[in-house]
Parts: sequence; C-alpha cells; structure tokens
Amino acid sequence: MTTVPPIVLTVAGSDPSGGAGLQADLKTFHQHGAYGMAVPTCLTVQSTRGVSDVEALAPSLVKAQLDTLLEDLAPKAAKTGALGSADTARVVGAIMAETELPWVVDPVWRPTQGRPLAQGDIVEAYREAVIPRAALLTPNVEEAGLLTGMPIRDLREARQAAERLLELGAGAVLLKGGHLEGAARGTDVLALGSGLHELRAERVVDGSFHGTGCALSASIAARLALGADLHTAVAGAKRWLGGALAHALSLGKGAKLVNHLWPLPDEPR
Ligand code: PXL
Repeated sequence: MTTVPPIVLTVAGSDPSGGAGLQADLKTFHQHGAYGMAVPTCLTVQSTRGVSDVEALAPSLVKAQLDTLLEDLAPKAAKTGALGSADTARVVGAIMAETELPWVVDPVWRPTQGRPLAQGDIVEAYREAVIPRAALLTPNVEEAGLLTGMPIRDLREARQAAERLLELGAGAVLLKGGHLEGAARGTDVLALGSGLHELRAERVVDGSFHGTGCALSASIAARLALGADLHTAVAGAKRWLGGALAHALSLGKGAKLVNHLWPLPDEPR
C-alpha cells in the first residue's frame, strides 16, 4: 500500500546553490517524508559566497501561483521565506488569511552575506499583513529588533521582545538566540500563548553556515504537517538542525552548507 504523504508548501525566494531558499525548503520537506510544493517570490544570483543580485517577481504572479495551487491541492502546513517586496508580503498575507493551515513565517530580509532580499517597507508590511496570520514567527535577534524597535542583547530582552511579537498577533514566536551575547548565545526563546520556554541547543556548532534559518523553519513546517504540536515540532526541528550543522557540507568556496541529507533520528512525531 502506498502511504499518502502530507503536503507542505513553501513561499520563498530561489537560491540556486540549494543552500537556502525554496530549494533548501523542498529538500528539507522531502527528508522529513513530506510532499513539498514551492511558490517562488524572487530569484537571486548567488553562490556559497553570498548574494550578488535579486529580482522580485510581480506580486500578481505570486498571487496567481498561490491561487491556482490552493484551488487544487491542500497543504497541511506552509512556510514563508524571502517574499521579495512589501507588496508581495501584503498579497501573501491576504492569502494566508483565507487558509486554515498553520503558517510558519521566517522573516528573511537580508542574507548573511550580500544584497538585501526585499524591496519597499518590508518591516511594516510584515507587521500589518503577515505576522497577524502566522501560527509561528521565527525571527533572529536582528529581525526581532527591527520588528519591535528594541535592542535585544540578553535573555531578559529576548523574552520581552518575544512577548511584544505575540502582541503583534503571531500565534507563537521562536526568537532565535544564535546572536545573543555571552552565555545566552544559542538559547532560543519560544513564546506560546500558554507561556515562555527557553530552548538550549543540544550542540552549539561554530562556523559560518548558509541556510540555517530556512532549514529550521522548513523542518518545523514539515513536522506540523506530519501531525506534531508546535512545541514538539520546534524541539524536534532544533535537534535535527543540530545534526545537519554538525555534519555541514563544504562544497563551495564560501560558507558551509546545511546538510539536508542528515538522517532523521527515529523519533516520536
Ligand atoms: O538564508 C536566508 C535566505 C533565504 N532565502 C533566500 C536566500 C537566503 C540567503 O541568502 O538567498 C532566497
């Protein structure tokens, strides 16, 4: 008998290197045993050394892709990565509002190296149109700082920022502490409606990696599609990413790549 895999959708930018963006999302979905679908929002010119050019697709073309797809196929969960422009963010936000599925929103505005990935007042568009529809928002310290207007240096400030992001309407927030200072480095704050949790990485892997945030949010979305609750999905995704980073691939001349082929441990879903 053929098992029917759950469908997971990504709405994201293209990274031809396969390290980040929709290519990385699809590989992550597949590795988790989910059927991946992908709607591109922008095309980048990049290698493991960084992004040298970006071209956003017309918002109407992104809308047409999503409308056509969602009329036919029913994803169990979805994620957003780079959306390309403030106008596209608003279009995608409006479509999110019409769906019942959980959306994991990874606010990708700037690559670790190279040109910004979005045009227009992207932060305002996220505040108004995307974040209120997110089941889970996964900003890093810099993105959470831009969204809340507050500095985030330690765990106390990270907890405060996570609470403020809940007030913007996100169902839950995973504030990633990879860039916090001192002992807090690598500790994430997970704010659920029911309370705050601190999640320490089982292993902190040093180095410059490409695609970490994409792999994490894609793993969470795949796990939600497979039936995990949010807390379990986040904890499982962090554990998987730790392995994928510990076994990162040095395939190009720049940053190391997340190893999307890292096996999934036998784990309860
Ligand atoms: O890792 C963030 C990211 C997401 N999406 C695309 C990217 C990048 C970083 O370069 O290019 C398309």
